[in-house]
Amino acid sequence: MKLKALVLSGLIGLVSANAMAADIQSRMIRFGYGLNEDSNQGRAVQKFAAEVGKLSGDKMKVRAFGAATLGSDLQMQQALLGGAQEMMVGSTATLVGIVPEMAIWDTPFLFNNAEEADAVLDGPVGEKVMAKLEEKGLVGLVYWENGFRNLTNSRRPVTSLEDMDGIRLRVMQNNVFLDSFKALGANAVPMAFSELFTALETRTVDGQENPYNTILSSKFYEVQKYLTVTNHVYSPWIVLVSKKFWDKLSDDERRVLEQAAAASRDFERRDTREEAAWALAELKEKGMEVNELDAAQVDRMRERLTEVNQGIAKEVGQQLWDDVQAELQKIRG
Ligand code: TF8
Repeated sequence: MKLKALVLSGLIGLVSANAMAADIQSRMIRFGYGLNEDSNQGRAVQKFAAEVGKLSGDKMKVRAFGAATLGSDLQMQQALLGGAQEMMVGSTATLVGIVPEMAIWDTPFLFNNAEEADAVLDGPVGEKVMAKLEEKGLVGLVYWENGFRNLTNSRRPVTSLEDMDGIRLRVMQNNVFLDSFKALGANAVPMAFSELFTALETRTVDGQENPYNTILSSKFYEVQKYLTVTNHVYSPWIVLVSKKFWDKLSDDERRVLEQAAAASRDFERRDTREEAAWALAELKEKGMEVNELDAAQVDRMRERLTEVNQGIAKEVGQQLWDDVQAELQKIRG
């Protein structure tokens, strides 16, 4: 072989040598998610799919299904448990029926900023909670950022606790969210995300709460006039694999998924934060009226929401509650 050809084949070899030598078979992975393709969630699933292709020499293929075409979070979880679907990403909040400990992440005002969230979720406590999935038939790979949640509604500007009174508010299918918004005076209604746009449009519900990114990518600004900056809780997403599928994979194949998941996490958090930084201005541009809560109202809201903390500690176990608090103390110094 000529030198040039050698170098060339060497270069090509670099890309696929690992994948060729490794114990990797042809695999088809159906990956479902709830938001639109054109969303932070959709972009990160694309990134994950590309990484899996690259790391496996295109032997492992991810077929992405957005906009809940494979079902709501709860339906997809069941499909993963049964082995009818290989992967998904969704809210940790919708997983509490399977792993009650996930409710720890629903604690109002748990994290002050994204850095705290990253440190706790990627640290030992986050891993411990994630590891609980395995005995239930799911494998958690990484946490992505859904983000800090904010309130929207079609009835009136919400600038005080009293303004929440009687607003029919869609919440996730999760008791902490249900109890939190009841404590704030809203008429909270649990509902799958996949039904939310229509429910807002037909005024079956008056409002909802989600990060700016989602309010934008799901076009909620078309059916919601008022947005209140509450940042009442940080929501993680979690990337899940069916354990039935996972158990069939070789170590090399698992490593492909783990490495691709780590790369997708870093990509997703960067992308989500960039988008969140301009999304609010865009929502105003689209015609939403944005209200900030003054410090006194935030304090009242925080105080009211501490009512749910005891219930969370009971649900997840006092030990886990204490572990998270200790971890936060450490980070905050
Ligand atoms: C919600 C969540 C959603 C997620 C998504 C469909 O309000 O914030 O973003 O469940 O994966 O339901």
